[in-house]
Amino acid sequence: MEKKMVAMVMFMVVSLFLGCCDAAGTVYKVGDEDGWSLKPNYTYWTSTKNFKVGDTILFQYDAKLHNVIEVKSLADYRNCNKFSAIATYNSGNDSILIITTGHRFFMCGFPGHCAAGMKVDINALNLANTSASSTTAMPPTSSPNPSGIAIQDSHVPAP
Ligand SMILES: [Cu+2]
Repeated sequence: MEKKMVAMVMFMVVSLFLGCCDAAGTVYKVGDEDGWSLKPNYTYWTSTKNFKVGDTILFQYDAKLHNVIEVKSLADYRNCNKFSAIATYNSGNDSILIITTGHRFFMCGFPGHCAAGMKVDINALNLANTSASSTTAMPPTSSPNPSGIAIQDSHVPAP
């Protein structure tokens, strides 16, 4: 039991470590060099990206001309319904960290902008590296260690 716990903790530590540096947040500036404006085609822009948990979505824009409103549902996104906003950003330089998988819907709240295409659907996938269990340093023939705290027993048992 204790051994299992140690193994689990070790696995989590290893996963965290690899997760940290492997996936160390890509920062995606929405619209790339055009930023958050009426110019880019954001459907195309998102199609060229692979968003994942840990990434940061950066909206850069003239705060006098635009803002960023996050809505919850696809329907609100499609209909440019900004009245169901779950968050509003208006600094002109807004970073949004992606902490879960799934869709995040953003639009500009200025009149007509969303309808003109100023909206973006960020769909984050879980691309974390789970093939981290390559720590097969010891053969699986090792018998149970009475001490139960030996590091070398902490690898995931082979099938
Ligand atoms: Cu706008």
